[in-house]
This record gives sequence, C-alpha cells and structure tokens, in this order.
Amino acid sequence: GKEKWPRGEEKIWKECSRHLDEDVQSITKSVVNHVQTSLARQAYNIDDLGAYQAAALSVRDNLLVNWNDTQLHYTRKAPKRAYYLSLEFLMGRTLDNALLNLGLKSQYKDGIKELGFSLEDILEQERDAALGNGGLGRLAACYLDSSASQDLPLWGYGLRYKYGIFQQLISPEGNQLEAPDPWLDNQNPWELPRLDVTYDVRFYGHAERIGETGRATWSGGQEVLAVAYDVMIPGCGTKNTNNLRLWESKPKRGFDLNSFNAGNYEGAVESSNSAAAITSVLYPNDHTTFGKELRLKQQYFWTAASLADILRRFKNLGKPISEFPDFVAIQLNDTHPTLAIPELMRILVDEEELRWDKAWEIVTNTFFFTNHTVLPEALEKWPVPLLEHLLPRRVPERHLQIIYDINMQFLQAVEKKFPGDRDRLARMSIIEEGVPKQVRMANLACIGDRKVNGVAELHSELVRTTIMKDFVEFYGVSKFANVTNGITPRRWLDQCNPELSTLISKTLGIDKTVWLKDLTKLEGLLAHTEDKKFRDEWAAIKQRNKERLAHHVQTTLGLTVNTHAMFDVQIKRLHEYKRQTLNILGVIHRYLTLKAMTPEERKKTNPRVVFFAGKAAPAYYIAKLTIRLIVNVARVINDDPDTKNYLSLYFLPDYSVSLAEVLIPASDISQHISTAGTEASGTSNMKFCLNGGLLLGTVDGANIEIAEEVGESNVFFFGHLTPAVEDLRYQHLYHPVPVEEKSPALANVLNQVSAGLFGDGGVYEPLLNTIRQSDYYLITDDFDSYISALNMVDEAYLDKDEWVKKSIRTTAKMGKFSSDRAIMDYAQEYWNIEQTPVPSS
Ligand code: GFP
Ligand code: GFP
Repeated sequence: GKEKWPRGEEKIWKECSRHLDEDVQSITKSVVNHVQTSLARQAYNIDDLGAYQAAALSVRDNLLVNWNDTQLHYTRKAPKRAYYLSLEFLMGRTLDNALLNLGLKSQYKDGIKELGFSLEDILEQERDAALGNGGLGRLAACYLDSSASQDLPLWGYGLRYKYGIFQQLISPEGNQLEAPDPWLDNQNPWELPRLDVTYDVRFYGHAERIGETGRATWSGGQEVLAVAYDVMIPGCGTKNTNNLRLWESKPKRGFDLNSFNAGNYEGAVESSNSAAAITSVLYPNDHTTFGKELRLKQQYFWTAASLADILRRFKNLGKPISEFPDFVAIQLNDTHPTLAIPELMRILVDEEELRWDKAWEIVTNTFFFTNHTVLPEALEKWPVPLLEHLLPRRVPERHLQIIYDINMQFLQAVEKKFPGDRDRLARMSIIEEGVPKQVRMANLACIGDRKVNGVAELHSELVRTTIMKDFVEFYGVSKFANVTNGITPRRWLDQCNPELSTLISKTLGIDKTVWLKDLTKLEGLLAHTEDKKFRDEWAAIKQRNKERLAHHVQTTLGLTVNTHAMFDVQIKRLHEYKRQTLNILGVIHRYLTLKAMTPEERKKTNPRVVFFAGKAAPAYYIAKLTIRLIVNVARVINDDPDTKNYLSLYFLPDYSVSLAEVLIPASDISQHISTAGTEASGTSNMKFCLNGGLLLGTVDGANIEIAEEVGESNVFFFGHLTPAVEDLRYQHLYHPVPVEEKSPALANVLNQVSAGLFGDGGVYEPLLNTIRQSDYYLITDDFDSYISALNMVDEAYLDKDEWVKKSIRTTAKMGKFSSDRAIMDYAQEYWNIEQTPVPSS
C-alpha cells in the first residue's frame, strides 16, 4: 500500500513551513540567529568571516525554500528533464550571485550594515569554488544559471573535488609554483550533504555470463560509495532553483577494526584512503591526454553514480523503460562522461534484461555530445589494457565487451555503406590499432549519441570537415550542428559591473530583470550613442572600474597602476595555441620602439598598461616559460624611467573567476589572438564585449560571430585565416624561411630576449625555438599584422569620443551571446524539454 503523505497533519506542516525572508528585519534576525546557533558565536566575537558565514547560511535558508518548491514541482509535473554531465563546474563565488538572483541584495546590505558590517567586505571572505580549469567548466556554470533563469528542468552532475584547481604562486625567478587549493577548509555553506543519497560503484572485479543469455553479473573488486552533495542554483527573477549534484567518494567499508587490532594501523585505513582519493583532486588539464588511471576511475565513478541516480528518478515515474528517452536527455560535456554510453547499455541489458537492439535505441536517443576542441592531442583515448583492468575483468570484460559489440555493429553498417573501404573503417573504428590498442572516446561518443555539436559556427564547421568528416559522410550532416557558446549576463554584467547595470536600466527605462533575461534589449542603447551625457556617464564608469582594478593590484601586489593609460587585457589558461607568447613579444617590440624614441616623441604615444593572468598546466613546460618571460619583462620595463609612463605590464597571479570579475569591467581592449582554427569559441571575448571593452583578435572561434554582430569597424582583426593555416605549417616544415626574412621586427625581439635583456637569455631558448623552428602556431606569420593591429588600436583610442561610441555599440550588440539563448537552443533543438516555471505560492 501507499504510504500516507505527509505524515501528521498537512495543516501543521503548512503553517510551520518556512517562507522567504524579504524584509530587512527578518533578514537581520535570521543572520543573528545563525551567528548564535550555527556558528555558536556572539555579537562581541564575530568577525568578517563569521559574518559572511552567518549571512551565507541565512541566504541558503532562503534558497532552500525555492529549491524545495522547485524539486517538488518538477517531481509532481514530471516533465522531461535534461542532465548536464560535466567533469568541471567553475562556479566562483556564490553569495553575491544568489543575492542578486533572489532580488534581496539591498535588503541584505541594509541588514548587514545594521549589524555593523559591510556587505562588500563580507563578500570578499568567500572562497571561489574552482572545480574547473577554464572555458569548459565556466561554460557549464553559465548554463546552470541560465537553465534556472529560463525555468528549465535541468540538473548538473559533477564531482566534488576536495581540492579545486591549484593555487598559482610566482617564485622570485618568475616561475609558476602550484599549491593545493583547500577550498572546503572553512566549510561550504552552499552545499547540502545528502548522506541518504548514495550509490555503490564497483571497480575491477569480474563479470560472469548468465547461462546462454547475453546478460552478465559483476562481482568482486573494489566497491566505493558515491555520496551526493547538492548545490542550489537560483534563477534570476524566478522561483525556479535548479540543482547541481556533486559526488564525493567514500569507502564502502571504512575503518578496518580487525587490521587495527592486529597492529596494522596503516592497513586499517588503506581502503578508506584509496576510496577518498577518487574525488580528492581536479586534474589540471592542458589539452593533452594522459594515461592516469585515477582520471579514468573518476570518469567511471561519476558517470555510474549519475546514471544510477537518473535511472532511480525515472523509475519513480512508473513508466516502462522504453520511454526513458521521452523523460531523460543527457548532455555529455566533452568526451569525459562517454563511459555513460556503455554503462547505460550494461544496465539496460544486464539489469533491465532488454534485447541489445532495444537497449541501443534507447541509448542513442538519450545522449547528446558537445565537442570543445579540434586540437588532435585533446581527443581523449584510453588504452585498452587500462580499461580492461579497471572495469571488470574475465570473459567477457563487460564494458569493454559492450564497446566491442557497439563497434562491431557500427563497422558492419559502415562496411555496408562503403564496401571495401578499409582505411575508412580503421579511421572510424572506436578502437585504434597499435600497441597498446586505444579506445577513441570521441568516436564512441559520436556513435552513441543522437546529436553532436560544436561551440561556434567556425568550430562546428571544422568538426564537420575534419575530426568528424567520416561520420558526417556516414550519418548525414543533420546529426552535426552548432550551438554557439554564451555567458550569463547576471554574473558577467549585473554582478561584476553594478554601475553599468544601473546605467543601462536607467537608459533603457526598464527593470534590469527584463533585459538581463532578454539580452537583445541592449540594442536599445544604440539610440543613445549620440547623447553626450550618456557617453560621459558610460566613460566615467569604465574609469571607476579601472580604478577598482588598480586598487586591487595595489592591495594585493603593492604596485601602482597608471589608470590614465589604456588597459589591455589577456586572461585565459596559458597555452601555445592561445598565443600569450605573441602578446608578450608584441609588448617587447613596443618597449624597444619606445626606447628608440626621443622623450618628445614618447609623449605623443598612447600610454598602455598590459595585464596578463592565467594558469599553466603543471607539466606544460613551454607555457610555464611564457609566464616566466612575462614576469621578467614586467620587471625590466616597469622599472625603466624612460618608458614606464608609457608602457607597463602586470602578471596577476592565481587567475580565478573572482579576479576575472575585477579585470573584465576595467578593460579598454582585450586580446583573443589564437592561431586561426584553434580556439573553438572562447567565452571571455563575450564577457569583455558585454562590458564595453573592445576586441582585438584573430578571425577565430566566436570572435567571428562577435564581429558579425557589432560590425567589423568596431573590432580589430588581424592575422591569417583558417584555410591558410595548413599550407603555412607545411611551409614551415619543408620550405622554412628564416625569421629575419619574414619579420625583421620579430627577429629583433627574439634576439634581444636571447641576448639577456630580461635576464639569462638561455632560459628562454626552448620557448624561442618553438618559434624559430617549426612555429606550429604561426607567430612568425602573424607578427607584423599583429603589430599593425595594435597600432590601429592606439590610433582609434586617441579619438576618445568615437572610442566610447564603439564601446556602447559593442555592449548593445551582445544579445546573441547570452547563455539564455544557448540553453534555449539546447532545450528546443536537442533535448526537447519545456520551460516548467514554479508557481509563486
Ligand atoms: C529531489 C530532491 C529531494 C526532493 C524531491 C522532491 O529528489 O530533496 O525532496 O526531489 O520531489 F533531491 P529526487 O528527484 O532526487 O528523488
Ligand atoms: C574550451 C575551448 C574554448 C571554449 C570552451 C567552452 O575551453 O574555445 O570556449 O571550451 O566551449 F577551448 P577550455 O576549457 O579549453 O578553456
């Protein structure tokens, strides 16, 4: 029989239920309450950190009211749901964002003030949740925000790493050092441990076929427990509050008392330690594959737990399993969660006892796959022996057997369509021959998915014509589409640039929640570009944001920044394809040019301050050398009395979401200068432009679509185009032209570095040689046009009025790049899910 629900009197439950605190008095009360009860502190011994924690707990109570209503509403309405599986969620800080989305910021500000604290100060106490490396992880975070803001029934699934991305320190020589990021040390008020939501996940062990059926059982090996932690994701101007479920791994059987009693103390905790290791660190990814068993273990652990949870929720609906794809869509963010494909097959065949064909139909209607890069070294492959070892062994090796079976059927179909084309079969096979054999995850993801997408027009086209060419010929082109990335305007304008947000609302004459949720409304700003007063306000806000950044540099690094100069920013992971090297060589060129000028000539130049920030993967030697060069160039030029008023350079250590929030609103120009065809999309380009910073870039990724929106006269483009890249690389290898001939200016720069202008030149030889030799990323080919583009930027900046107009036009045309547009595209064209707003009670 059905359990009675709720227990006890419904009336009492209702009467005693918590509601949102909306007025200053109840907010203040709830904060004080948390100080006393949750923190066990009092008025006389509470500090900023404590005040932050109490405020966070009070906001969390409010979020929970909405979160509970949302989850219950979704459960009752039972709409089709989407699940976003991502190994990275780069969330940053939560408190400010939650206050803005709840619409309670000013009330909290007042309440906190009454208690003697400032909201600004306590916001600074929060540590970033840095569970990601870069663009891919921050994109996932923007999509969560948009899914809630657009009332879409979507949950994220990821891992709760004990240590986020490493903290970056810079040694006195300028080397990057890595330290662990113990982000959970001060406790995390934004997560709800769900000790009741757990799943067993098994590694190693063996599978055994049951009689003559295709089914098998799996036993032995190591079993760990996946424990759920829920993170509330509030939407903007709506009650809908979605969920991000992060898994922590715990030992299934913890402390071994027998070993302990026998005097084997280490043995007693061994299994606990090995289980906890699975979710202890986020792998810093440098876009190259590495055969780390632990990483594969993470991937399996996370996909297995997430699928089990999704399946349980589906089963609660009481629908037949054949309807699974009518209620569930699963988005695979890159290839990291691809093991979900064989895992769902295993569940359907072994546990649900479905026939292979039926199971395969369900699988291929459930999954969707996003590719984020065409860099060959980034396409994940796993050695067959490793998979064999980790997932159950013995005949049949279950997951591997499933992969082989999928592959066999697939290749038979290919053979049928393209008879006798052995090379094609070899290219398309999930298994790459060699010693050892490898499993190509992108092929598996493509075969097991309903649709594949790239993240900007050019990138999606490259996916279709390069890495997935054979698959397009096999499946037809309609399986391969594009969703250009987006960013949430809540964090990347309203939160990081509150003054600009206020000015925009005032100018458009609408409430901010309206344009923040329909970003195309920004076009209304175009009508005001000729209004001098508006332009002055616009420029004054940029100036104050520059001062805010300067203040940050002063307090963190003790350095004084010239806020009257143009602010030129490049912030992103360090990678050769992103070409921070091109930028620093350009800075050196500028420095040498200034040095050669007379003081009078210098006075006529446009002062420039260049900012860099970004982390290099710990094992990426060339990227680390680039950081070292930047730091040492900064030392020399910032100290040179001849030039320091006209050019200075800062490398801001430990790049993070929070640092980006200070840098982006302060930029006049930002650089997105990847070798054409290498940056899939880029998303910081959108953030800068949304905040009225102009773009200097190559014709690559989403830069192209940004230019289409704002008009080419408002961006600064340079460099070779994608179709030329292959030929140029070929030339470099077979008909190399010396740098001296290609670009005397660049040759001079390289020689000065070698000669020791920035300290021991020998140190930089390996970096310089990448340019002098094969120059895979085409620095020599693009250098001169890069320098001309920089000069054009200078010239344009001299006309302040026109510059501000360009800035306004740029912001005005960013509507397309809201992640709301992108998430609605996924919802409608891919997942087929509907907006499910929670009624305001
Ligand atoms: C979710 C939430 C629960 C909540 C229910 C409401 O559960 O906290 O009580 O929805 O229906 F996690 P599942 O969908 O995971 O069962
Ligand atoms: C990757 C790509 C970027 C793209 C993001 C999001 O970023 O071009 O914008 O994914 O799709 F390289 P990273 O994770 O490598 O920073």
